[in-house]
Amino acid sequence: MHNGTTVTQFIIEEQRHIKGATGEFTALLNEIVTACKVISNAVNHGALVGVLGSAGSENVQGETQKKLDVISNEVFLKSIEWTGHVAGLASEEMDDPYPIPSQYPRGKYMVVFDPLDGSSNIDVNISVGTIFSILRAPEGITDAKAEDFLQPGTQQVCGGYALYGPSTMLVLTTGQGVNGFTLDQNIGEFILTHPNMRIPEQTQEFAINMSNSRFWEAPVKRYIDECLAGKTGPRGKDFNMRWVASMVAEVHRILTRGGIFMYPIDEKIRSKGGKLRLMYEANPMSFIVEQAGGMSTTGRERIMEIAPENLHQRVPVILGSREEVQTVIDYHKEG
Ligand code: AHM
Ligand code: MG
Repeated sequence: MHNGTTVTQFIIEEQRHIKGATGEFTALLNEIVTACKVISNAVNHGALVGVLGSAGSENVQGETQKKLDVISNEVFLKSIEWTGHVAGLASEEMDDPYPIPSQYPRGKYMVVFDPLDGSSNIDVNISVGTIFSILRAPEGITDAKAEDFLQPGTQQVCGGYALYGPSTMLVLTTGQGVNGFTLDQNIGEFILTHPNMRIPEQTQEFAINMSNSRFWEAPVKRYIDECLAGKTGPRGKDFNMRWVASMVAEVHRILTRGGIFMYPIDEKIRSKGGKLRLMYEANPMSFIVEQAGGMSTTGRERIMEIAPENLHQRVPVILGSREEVQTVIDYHKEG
């Protein structure tokens, strides 16, 4: 016996309030939850089961894949492909959408995901995570091509992440607030531990990779300089700083105690459009952050309103507590 609401119970009860819900979404989410448990298990066992280190291959972004990137991607695909609830699956680790084997029925959803985000942290035993976004397949589509995924973040049915940290957590939104669940390893269930997560509006903690500072644009440089100036500077308060280099851990910290996370455009990455990927990193995280009362922007536009041009598109990301994000937006307007 356990005391508490499992993620499955929570989703079923939430879907009961939605007119016309068929149970398909709940069933799909259940398989995503299973995939996250399997990945969590592999991450936890690490070197014991030989999953650390490089896979000796590169992904579509030209980044070296870690063994756990490849394993997590396989786990996600295999957990979902058979369900009959999807018409498309796409991932950071694959150039093109995954061809769902013909023997399986198709469904009305599409899932786009980063199976293991922050993978530079795997070998050094620091938190990593999985990020996913669920979209509706366009009418009549049974084998989604890249262009079928190109919907703005405002169309997402669900955004979520699993954080493989000191405890494994799953954080989800379906557009009715944000809820967090902790994996009880003894019974293998995610239990609701963080209902209705809200980001504090005012905070004093920023997260940015300071080693890129010489490449930043003026508005970002100004914002960070003012944070660093502390109590006697224009902001009139001291700021703290964190940089985990794991977006999932960073967003989770912000959901818990507030702050701002920035991976802005800079001169070094300008030709790529940014560092983080729109479809499977920025959009689901923006959905969660907005649903928790925060804001998410490129500095110039709301991330969730960007019309995507390709599956692996990158964007600048600035998200977190309302007041801080608004300050950065204002600085961009001022030039
Ligand atoms: P990945 O998808 O290749 O793991 O890269 C995304 C990660 C984010 O989690 C994190 O915010 C960022 O890359 C860290 O980048 P950097 O190493 O430049 O600080
Ligand atoms: Mg990633």
